[in-house]
Amino acid sequence: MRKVMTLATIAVLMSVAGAAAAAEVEVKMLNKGTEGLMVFEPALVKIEPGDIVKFVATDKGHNAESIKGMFPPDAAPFVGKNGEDVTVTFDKPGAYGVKCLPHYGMGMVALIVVGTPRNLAEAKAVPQVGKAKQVFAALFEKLPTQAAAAK
Ligand SMILES: [Cu+2]
Repeated sequence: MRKVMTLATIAVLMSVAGAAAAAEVEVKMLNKGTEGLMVFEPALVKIEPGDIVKFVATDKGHNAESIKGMFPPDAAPFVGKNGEDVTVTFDKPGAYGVKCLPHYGMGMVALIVVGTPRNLAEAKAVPQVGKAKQVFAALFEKLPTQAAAAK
């Protein structure tokens, strides 16, 4: 009996620890970063479902918002206010495209990959504006292919 109680207690403790382990990643919105002008840094974030990304308005004049068609169908879009931090919890696995509205055409975009992305093909197929096209191509290039990930 005592042993059963102990195991139950351990199970409870482990589930509490699991809930507290959600990671928070900071992505800075910058006028100038290591990758050039008007960037999210880092522009590629890999997290697990339930993790949080805080888009930080390090420099003003930027925002972070989801790109139409570049998030899984069961996830809600989000729009951050210009010049303000925005914190987003990513509950659903998938690939999420994020843009800064004023600098979208200058390639100020980010890719958030949550768990195993189911909507990668759909996200890649979304037409991009200006320099965002090559920035997203480079970001998708950095991901392992679905086939490799499944093995
Ligand atoms: Cu911007």
